[in-house]
Amino acid sequence: MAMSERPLGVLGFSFNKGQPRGGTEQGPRVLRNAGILDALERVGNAVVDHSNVELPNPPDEGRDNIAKNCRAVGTANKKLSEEVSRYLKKGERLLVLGGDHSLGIGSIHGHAQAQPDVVIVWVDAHADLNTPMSSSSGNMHGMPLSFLIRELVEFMPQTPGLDWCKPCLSAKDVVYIGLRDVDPAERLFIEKLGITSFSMQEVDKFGIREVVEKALKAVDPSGKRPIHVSFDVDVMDPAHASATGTPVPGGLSLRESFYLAEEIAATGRLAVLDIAEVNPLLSNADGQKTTVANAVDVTAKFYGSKRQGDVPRDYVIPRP
Ligand code: Z70
Ligand code: MN
Ligand code: MN
Repeated sequence: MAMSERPLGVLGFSFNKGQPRGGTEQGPRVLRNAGILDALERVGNAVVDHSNVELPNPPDEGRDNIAKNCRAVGTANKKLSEEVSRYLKKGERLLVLGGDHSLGIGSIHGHAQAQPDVVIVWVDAHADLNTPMSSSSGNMHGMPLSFLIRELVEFMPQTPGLDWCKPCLSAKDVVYIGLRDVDPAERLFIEKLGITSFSMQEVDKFGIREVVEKALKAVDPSGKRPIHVSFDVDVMDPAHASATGTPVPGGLSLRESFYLAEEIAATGRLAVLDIAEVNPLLSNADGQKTTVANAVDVTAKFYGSKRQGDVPRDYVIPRP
């Protein structure tokens, strides 16, 4: 079955322990309330809302951890991985509504169990590639890719709660778009491992059109592999997404974000999309509203809504 004809499962991941600010756990609720399911159905997707992933009670955290809340992050993501893998194996596509970006661990791990040839498009101001040892914050939303990339095992400590997570990606299966706040170890890993990366400098140099084309070519020249997009709303300029934990100036415009999403949709190979780091408790009322509305609009573009206009399947022109 063509990817776009598969049912589109929606999974909420109401979680905030990958970073220090309360509020990301409300992402799934505010995105649903803003009409994200309707927007997806309107453009022809068979949407199935699987509600939020039921998270286990947070286990006691030891004092030993260089990765903050690693037991909670680990157990929640194990559950997410199992659900993502299960629904994909049933033949669905999936939209994962976060939640902080530590959700990349479970979402991508689960995806790789079901579709081992997956490629990752990480769309973010940040590289989220710190190891527990290289991180200066200890926040696990800055680390998800380090738990997933095989070439990094030699740098990874045993992390309580994450023993189940075996790395399932090669560095060459990952491409970045939108980076502009990258830590020293992350930059070195990108260089040493040869991870393809299009920072905002490349977006400025080539334009979003060439960046998306180059990114998809680099990560999958065959153009046949399933795509996982992990979209951190902080990739967008703070003018468009201020209700997020770490807004970084100089980000993607709304138009660049739309274009990226439209081009991914046009591949017909989007299997999983994560929308991470919406935090409706930050910014002001206006910023909260625009952040959520823009997140919904960009998501709809990933699933076939077009700026040229959409005609719902059952639309009939009114007659006198
Ligand atoms: C930094 C760290 C990060 C999001 C901040 C920041 C990571 N590299 N990710 N905000 N979404 O703490 O590791
Ligand atoms: Mn980020
Ligand atoms: Mn992120």
